[in-house]
Amino acid sequence: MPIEQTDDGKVIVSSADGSSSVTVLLYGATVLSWKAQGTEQLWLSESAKLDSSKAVRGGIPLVFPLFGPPSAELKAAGMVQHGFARTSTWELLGQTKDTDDVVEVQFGLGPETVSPEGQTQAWPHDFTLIYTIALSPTAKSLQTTITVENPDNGAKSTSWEFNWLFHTYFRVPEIADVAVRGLSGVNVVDKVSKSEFNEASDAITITQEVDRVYQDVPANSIPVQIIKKESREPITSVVRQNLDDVVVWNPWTENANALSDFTPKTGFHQMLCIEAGTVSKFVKLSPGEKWEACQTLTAHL
Ligand code: TA6
Repeated sequence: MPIEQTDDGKVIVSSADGSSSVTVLLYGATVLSWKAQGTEQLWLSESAKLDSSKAVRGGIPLVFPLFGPPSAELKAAGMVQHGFARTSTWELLGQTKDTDDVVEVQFGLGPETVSPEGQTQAWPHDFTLIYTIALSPTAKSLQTTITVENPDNGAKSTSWEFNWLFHTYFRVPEIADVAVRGLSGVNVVDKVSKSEFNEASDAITITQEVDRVYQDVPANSIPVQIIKKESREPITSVVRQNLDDVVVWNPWTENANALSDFTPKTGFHQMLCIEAGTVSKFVKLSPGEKWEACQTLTAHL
């Protein structure tokens, strides 16, 4: 499958038969579109900024080295919410696999390419991120894998800690007609109700703003899925490797209205964020150590 680079900083990978494709904006290495059998699987705001002026509203923004709002100290040093990975221009490293069943492309980011410069003051560490995106038309899947490395540069090197999260915006036909399964029995930090509880439901419906961190979700046989509420048929599955937490977010009316780059304002009816990450705790890397994590998204068409 050929890959195409466009003048406006996109990398497009298409299957030979044109049934599947993935479009990646070099800014933030943000997946903007993933089509399986010609059907778009992700939600992208109609007013998402694609000009490197701000993080993309939709697709799969990448959260590193920090999930959520920075502390006052880090903010003063230039750190932004969800970190600098999604607001830096990544480098296309190349195509690493190309068969009838899968095509893989890789992107890289290091301190020398982080932007804006202020971030390096807020997080003054040497690091290497290698982001691998594998599109599989036959499996109707998209796999995103991140490798985080703390290079060993001798005495200059120090240990550091980070969060990682794939901030995936899934497209759904109508939020009222779907549910989320695979999270029952999991401890939840609910940012809306400002409470913690244990999830009792295995068919979580979304009828208002939801902003929850499901912690230490067991990677068991049942993947986290967006399902049709009535029939419980799966729409999309998220299988995680080394990503212990799952964030579920829908902004609902008030936040959708408040977000300038969230359009249409009724778009929250057609989107649901199921975000695989390691955000409840920090991962610590000593010099010379690497950390790898992966999510496999499957469309049940
Ligand atoms: O992942 C959920 C969340 O942390 C929400 O709290 C909300 O802030 C959302 O991310 C969007 O954040 P953003 O910085 O992209 O507007």
